[in-house]
Amino acid sequence: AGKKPLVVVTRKLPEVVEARMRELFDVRLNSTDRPMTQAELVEASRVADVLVPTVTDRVDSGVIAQAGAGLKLIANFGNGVDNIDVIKATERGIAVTNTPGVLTEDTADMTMALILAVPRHMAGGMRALQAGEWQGWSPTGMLGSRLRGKKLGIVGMGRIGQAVARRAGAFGLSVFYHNRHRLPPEIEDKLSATWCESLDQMLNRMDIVTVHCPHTPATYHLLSARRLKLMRPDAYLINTARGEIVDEAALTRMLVAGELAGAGLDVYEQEPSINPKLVKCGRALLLPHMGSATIESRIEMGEKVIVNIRAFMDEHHLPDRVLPSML
Ligand code: 8YV
Repeated sequence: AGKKPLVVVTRKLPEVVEARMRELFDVRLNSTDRPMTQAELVEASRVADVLVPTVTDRVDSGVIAQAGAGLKLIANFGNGVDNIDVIKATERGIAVTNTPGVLTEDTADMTMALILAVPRHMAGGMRALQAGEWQGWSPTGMLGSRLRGKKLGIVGMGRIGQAVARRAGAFGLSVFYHNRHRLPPEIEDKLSATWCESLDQMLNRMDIVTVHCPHTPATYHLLSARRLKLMRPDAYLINTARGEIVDEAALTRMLVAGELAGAGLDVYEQEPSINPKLVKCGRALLLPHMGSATIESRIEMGEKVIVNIRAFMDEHHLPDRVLPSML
């Protein structure tokens, strides 16, 4: 066996994951849990054989251009790879892997929690209570709208979108979806999901729209100001995917103006900063990017990263390789 690769991890990971990495690799961990600066990231990619970044690291063309000759694998701790310039990395012979599958159910649960919470004003109810404004029960107080019988439109029907569809059926929602490719009929049948070739037409008809596509150049502001305006004023928007897919400024304007009934968001265009008007808007239920934040999912993400690094060490096929053609 050759020398162990130097694995540089940019953020603090769960203890068990770090312990396993110490056993297996020559590893440089980051105990501070503060995101690396761009300069620190460049330095890390100069010395690393394997870089393990997260969503908070921008492994862009500049970082990749300055990477050391030893860097051969970027094993992302995360599913979305929009933080990495996969094209540039691949051109330089650096493989990229991600952690699909292990966070699907937890993210779908969080999405369902928002779908349940937003039309029933759960956040507003708690805010009123905390502010000491609750005067007691009233027949017309805090009225939301019923889920059962409503139409849910899923934008992006990959693993997470399909997991949301399965849950939605149990709550009596009719499921519609828009995706680059239509699903095979047996999967559509199983999910009772109806394909909408036109995103515009789907947006126009839905009571709730939930976003589950990756962020790529093709999906940046997919929900543009124009498209958001196609939504009905009594509709809700849910986003647990990536902030960049939705025009956040346009969404904020519409929520403040009451042109959209509400939004449940877990992701933002410029994390961790959020438009203050959005933060203050009573129609929005906002979470700090915690869709996959369960201890189980974080440990399994770490295990996936390790499996990919070991495959790389053994010169085996990388189980979760991301290629530019897949974006
Ligand atoms: C992670 C996510 O928290 O995997 C993703 O794409 O957005 C989250 O599950 C984050 O990416 C960790 O890097």
